[in-house]
Amino acid sequence: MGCGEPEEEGGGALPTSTSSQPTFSSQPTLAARVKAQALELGFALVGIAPATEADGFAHFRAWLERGYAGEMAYLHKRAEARRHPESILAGVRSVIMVAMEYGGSVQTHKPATAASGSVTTSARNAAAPFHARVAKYAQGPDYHPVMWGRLNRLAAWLEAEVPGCRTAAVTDTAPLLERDFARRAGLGWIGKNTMLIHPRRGSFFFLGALLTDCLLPPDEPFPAVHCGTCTACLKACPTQAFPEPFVLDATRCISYLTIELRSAIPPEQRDAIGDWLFGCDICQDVCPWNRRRVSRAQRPGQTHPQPDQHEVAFPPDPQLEWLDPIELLQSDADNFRQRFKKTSLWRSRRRGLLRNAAIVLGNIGDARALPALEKACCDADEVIRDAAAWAIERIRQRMAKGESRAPAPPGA
Ligand code: B12
Ligand code: SF4
Ligand code: SF4
Repeated sequence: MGCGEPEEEGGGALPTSTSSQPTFSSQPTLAARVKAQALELGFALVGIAPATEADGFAHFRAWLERGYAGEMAYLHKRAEARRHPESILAGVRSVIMVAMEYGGSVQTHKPATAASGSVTTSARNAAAPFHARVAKYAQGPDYHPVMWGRLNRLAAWLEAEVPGCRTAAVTDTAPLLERDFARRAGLGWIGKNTMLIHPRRGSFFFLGALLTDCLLPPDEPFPAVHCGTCTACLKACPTQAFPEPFVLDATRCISYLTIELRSAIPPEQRDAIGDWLFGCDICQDVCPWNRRRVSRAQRPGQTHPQPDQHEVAFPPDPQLEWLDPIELLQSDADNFRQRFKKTSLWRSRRRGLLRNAAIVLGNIGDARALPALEKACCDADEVIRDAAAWAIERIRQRMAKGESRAPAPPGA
């Protein structure tokens, strides 16, 4: 329970008592009104979890010990803080979990080759010869300020209702095991692909949390795991990043390799990245719970089904769905900043994105990319130079095998 529609449960709470025993106030509708307010602010789901130790903390520790966090040092550094939300807000008693949906088109996944190019989509720039793919969540403005803005409005509302209560709005960057608390708040189950999945909303949403010292009646944890015998995500992952169901080795995940990893991507992992420039959606696109979500929103006569834009509070920008890797390779620090500073793509910085663009071009394997790659071999950044040299080598190998076209004459 707890997600979608607010319910009129018997609880509702005020932090009127200082005793350690939870005492729920006589205001029966506070929790319901918090939820109604969250939905009003554009969140798709809302639920309340008790602020106790995270259920998955031992799992998280074991995951770190197995080396699955790779170079994400911040996860190690603030590991202990993830045990309890008290590390974020002293005296916290309730964690209001919300989900904010993002859009993006439904894609089929074929490997990018010189022969096939990549998948077709209406949003590709027809003038560009090559296309590099951006994960759906990054096809809009950076979601963090949007999420914080909405959570802060929810906080202001709560503080007006319950004078003196304290709050902290967090998403992604704070030491909170968000999926764990979302499951506890009834928002959905954690799937074999490790995503938090809701039976009607699928998994294409961001999570956020409003921590408060106001005691609100918690929702029931989501009661089941609806993956059954399905293994679609495990089979579809191009890098075999799941050592076992429900466990992701981030060091193999394209999302980690293209976004979080600052150094060179290990050569043996470059091939499987295909045409992914930033992030990856494959283990979500193949999930039947996301397909159901999309087909419900399909309009009669639509050839390319889209999630219902009326339901998506964070709509995608079609200009960011596919990017031209050649154009990217030509961007200097200033125009890179201008174009991406306010988007999620800024996270990988120019170094990461140009590195990824070179790798995508190497995977496409078309000789028309050679002039841009040769120029990138003179870039001041060693990581970009290394990726460009690798891509050139790949393309030449293809040419030697007769699999790639020679460069087009200038102006063609
Ligand atoms: C580090 C990180 C990554 C890493 C590692 C991902 C991973 N699976 O661990 C990388 C860079 C690979 C990544 C990728 C992506 N991420 Co990310 N990521 C995070 C971050 C910052 C921390 C996650 C973390 O702690 N991982 C460590 C593992 C061990 O934790 P966990 O996966 O959450 O697992 C918990 C539960 O599964 C549970 N659990 C699992 N098994 C069991 C078993 C038992 C017995 C129990 C009790 C519990 C339990 O316990 C674990 C610990 O709490 C969170 C934000 C946050 N603060 O939580 C976003 C977050 C998880 N990411 C998010 C997104 C959107 C993505 C991508 C889809 C982006 C993209 N398109 O490229 C991909 C998805 C890849 C995937 N299949 O997970 C969203 C997920 C929303 C959702 N619906 O689930 C989050 C919540 C960010 C946000 N605020 O919206 N991410
Ligand atoms: S995001 Fe892509 S690479 Fe990462 S686990 Fe999912 S399918 Fe595999
Ligand atoms: S694809 Fe299948 S196994 Fe994977 S998360 Fe979705 S339902 Fe679960």
